[in-house]
Amino acid sequence: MTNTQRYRALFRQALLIRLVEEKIMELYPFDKIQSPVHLSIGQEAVAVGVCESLYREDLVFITYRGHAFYIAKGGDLRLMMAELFGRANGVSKGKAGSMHLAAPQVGVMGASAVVASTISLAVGAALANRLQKKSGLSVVCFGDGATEQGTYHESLNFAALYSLPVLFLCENNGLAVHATLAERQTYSIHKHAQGYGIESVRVEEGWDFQKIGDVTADITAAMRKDGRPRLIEVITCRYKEHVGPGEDYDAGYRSRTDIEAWMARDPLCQDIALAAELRPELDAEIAAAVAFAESGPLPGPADLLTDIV
Ligand SMILES: Cc1ncc(C[n+]2csc(CCOP(=O)(O)OP(=O)(O)O)c2C)c(N)n1
Ligand SMILES: [Mg+2]
Repeated sequence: MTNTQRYRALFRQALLIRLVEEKIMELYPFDKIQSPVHLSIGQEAVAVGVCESLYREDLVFITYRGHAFYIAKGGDLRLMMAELFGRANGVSKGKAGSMHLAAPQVGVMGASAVVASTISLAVGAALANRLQKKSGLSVVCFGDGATEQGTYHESLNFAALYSLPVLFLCENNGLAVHATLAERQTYSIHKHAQGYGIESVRVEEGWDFQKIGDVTADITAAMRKDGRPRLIEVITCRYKEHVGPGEDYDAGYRSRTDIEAWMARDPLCQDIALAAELRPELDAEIAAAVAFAESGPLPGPADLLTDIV
């Protein structure tokens, strides 16, 4: 694949994610979407860059802000949209919604609304893989806020101690709801991991899916050889409010100028010509997903107690 082909393929995927979430913003006021939505608009390049190096059998554990990873890892868009609509034809039969997306058939092992709770699951999955002599990486995506939870530290220590192939991926958007990093943390996330003996790297250019892809390619290749954990911290920017389809410039913790500076480097905002070229086919794909969701039945009372472990 040439550089241009690669750029187009990654751009296309990132644009698909953005347009899907813009469609969610458009639909949300009509109350068809049956769960809260945490949009990843502004952060798409992380999922797209990282998933470029992952195989289907690699396991990905995500968060409530998980639409981008679900799509980038190969999750079916129609099934995701139906899931958001709470329909029985959704990927989890309408019972999971946006915050608990899962598609184990493509290695999306699940999301959770409980901050940091999937980190230890990724470590456990890596241990299970090792005991069952299965190959493949365990990747866990989490926010900067999640690194303040005890389970994060236990998970890093355990993965390092048992030399497990877990890729810890921190999407550092500098915010936990409305609290900035400076108000919450004394440590540098990537340097702190080195204290556990975990090699780590920080990518400042969270808008650059190629750079994130290059870094992840090197790191995952090394992990597939030595089976050891690694951590990647990507500095990124959430454009929308913490939860919901709106903006939050009036909440007083950041300004429109901060976000505009990020947008000025974001290829999805800047490469208008490529976006215009790709948009018709992506819009058609999204419209088909919405139609699929709208055609699905709502689960009935008989479904209430099924699929419960
Ligand atoms: C254990 C737990 N504590 C608090 C919350 C409330 N909460 C939801 S999201 C969030 C912020 C998390 O920030 P971060 O991990 O940086 O992720 P981001 O939302 O920025 O993607 C908090 C505190 C929660 N859901 N779970
Ligand atoms: Mg955050």
